Amino acid sequence: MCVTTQAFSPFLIFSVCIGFSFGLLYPRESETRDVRSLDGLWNFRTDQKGMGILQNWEATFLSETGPTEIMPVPSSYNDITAKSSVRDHIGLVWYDRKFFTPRDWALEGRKVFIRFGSIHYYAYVWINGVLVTTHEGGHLPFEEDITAFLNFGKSYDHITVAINNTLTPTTIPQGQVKFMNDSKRYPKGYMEQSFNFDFFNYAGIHRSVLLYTTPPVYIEDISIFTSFTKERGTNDNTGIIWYDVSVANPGYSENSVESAITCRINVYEGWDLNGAGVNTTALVATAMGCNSVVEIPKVKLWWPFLMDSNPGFLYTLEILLNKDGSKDVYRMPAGVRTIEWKNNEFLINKKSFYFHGFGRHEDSNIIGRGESLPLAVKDSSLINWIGANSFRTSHYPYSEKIMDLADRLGIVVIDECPAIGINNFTQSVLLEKHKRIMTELIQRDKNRPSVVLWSLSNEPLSQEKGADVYFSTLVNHTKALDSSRPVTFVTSQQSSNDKAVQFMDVICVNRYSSWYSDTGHSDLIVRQTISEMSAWHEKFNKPIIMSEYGAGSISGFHSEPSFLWTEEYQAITLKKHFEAFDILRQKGFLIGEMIWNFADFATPAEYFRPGGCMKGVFTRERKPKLAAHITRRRYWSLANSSFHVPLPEDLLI
Ligand code: GCB
Repeated sequence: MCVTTQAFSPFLIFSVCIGFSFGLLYPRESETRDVRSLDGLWNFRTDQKGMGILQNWEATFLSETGPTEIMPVPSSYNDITAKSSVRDHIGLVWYDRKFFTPRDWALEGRKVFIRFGSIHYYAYVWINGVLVTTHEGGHLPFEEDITAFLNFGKSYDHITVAINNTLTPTTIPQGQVKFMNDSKRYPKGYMEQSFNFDFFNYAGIHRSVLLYTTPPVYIEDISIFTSFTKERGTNDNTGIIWYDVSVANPGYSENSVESAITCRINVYEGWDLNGAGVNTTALVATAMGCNSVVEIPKVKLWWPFLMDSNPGFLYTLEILLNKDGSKDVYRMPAGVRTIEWKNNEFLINKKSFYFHGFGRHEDSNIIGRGESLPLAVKDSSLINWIGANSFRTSHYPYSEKIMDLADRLGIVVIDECPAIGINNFTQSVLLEKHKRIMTELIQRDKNRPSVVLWSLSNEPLSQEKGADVYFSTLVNHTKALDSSRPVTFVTSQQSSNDKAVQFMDVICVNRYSSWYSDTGHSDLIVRQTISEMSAWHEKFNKPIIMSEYGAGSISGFHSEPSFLWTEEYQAITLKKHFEAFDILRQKGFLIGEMIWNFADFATPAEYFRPGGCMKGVFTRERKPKLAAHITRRRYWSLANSSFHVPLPEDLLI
């Protein structure tokens, strides 16, 4: 959808494009849709050398092909068992289970889809022995219409999923498998997987597996774009939502008489986190047409946490589709807000916004990268406690449940693609894949008010040949899909040699002063941070976010004077950076600071990492280190000085 907003409102003139021809709406129950979860205990086994494919394991129950384990879904499989052969497995693993499809799902021409929230990395899916879909790339959803393959109440159905976690130079992220041919040192066929990132390459069915139904003619996709304008003579604003509903199977007709498709849009105040129905007395606006605009008088804007006393306000957008006798109803959350960016400022709802938050990981004990509601809510609660207003989905898209919480709580998100540490930019296959993954990411998150910036990559080798063409192509691709949000990638290069930053709207820089360079010299942090960030701004005249900085600490390690790995050294590293940021803010181009990392996380076996990356201000179990208290003082003080938010009474430092 491209809209010139002047066409709908006399107060605004600019054009925005957002939209796609395919849909991946989150499955939600309604009067016309059913949703069933296939989460639970599945059967699981590892596969040596692709035997399962050769022997057609999908044709029978996995338990009949050899010994299986019990595997919870969703979860990474790596840390569930007590076997290193499962944790460190390279190659294919197999899952299967039975399920039951209700008889009435076969009625009225309904369609049944299967939707996976994320499988890492390559997935094959069979229903009753028939390959129904494959998907490449973790962290993003995919789905398939499986109506034709189900038994609908006659007997059970059987689903088999095979997953390959191998990363290669043309996967995103990239990796390499090395075969060790020295027979004096390695047994025959020994291989090792390496990659250009430090987090553990968790794999498995990471997010929920859902079955859902739609009517034969159904709402396939919705794109929205929001804005607001002052109501004449009052202090109120009118909210404006441009929307575009795409309809699947529009030619279908029960009685083969062509009839028109109609869409009605109702907007209600508030959003039920489960999307279950609306309070009809809260209706605030309504519109007709599948591609139009709806205006909300006296709109309640979506504000970031700490910028307003009612952050993350969401409306319910109810879409009612009617074609012939076939109706469809879909409800989704919508927040009304604007974003703008200049060479020295980022604005949300026309007010200056300063990012203070974290880079995070989806990572925890036992479940690895598996989706966990308790963990998502706990992390949101700690983000709230510490006074952060934002995070980056380093280094891949996070689960829709985490993103729903960000929308609801007003946490601002930099949404990152899984292209970490990529290189070799002359391969068109890599670029095409990267473009496809950006398309899938924008498709999933385009309507989220929390998402304000797309990140194409973390620390690519952007000083290398071809990085300029590669990244300018990606920026153009991203902007063609969504011109309403700025684009960035996160660099670890120098302003003097980076070839890709020139194409970005916002510069994100990772730097580990006194950790990876001048190790132990925290006295150099202020000088180095100021001179480096100033150099980026002088060269490119763009706003800058320091997207990573920090130091590792092992919870419980202390020393005075401070020393590497102690909680004191991590705390001093952060404090020195805060000092530099205050000076840079006076200079007027720093628009954000993000600590690496929110919590400690798992890495592969490495002699220089004591059981993981320990740069979290919380431990992996989410216990605060000294750094968490220092950060809490900093982040609430920032909110206090910008928006008069009172400091919490229980600040320890
Ligand atoms: C970085 C990476 C991040 C690492 C971090 C570190 O620059 O972006 O993924 O975890 O450094 O601790 O080494």
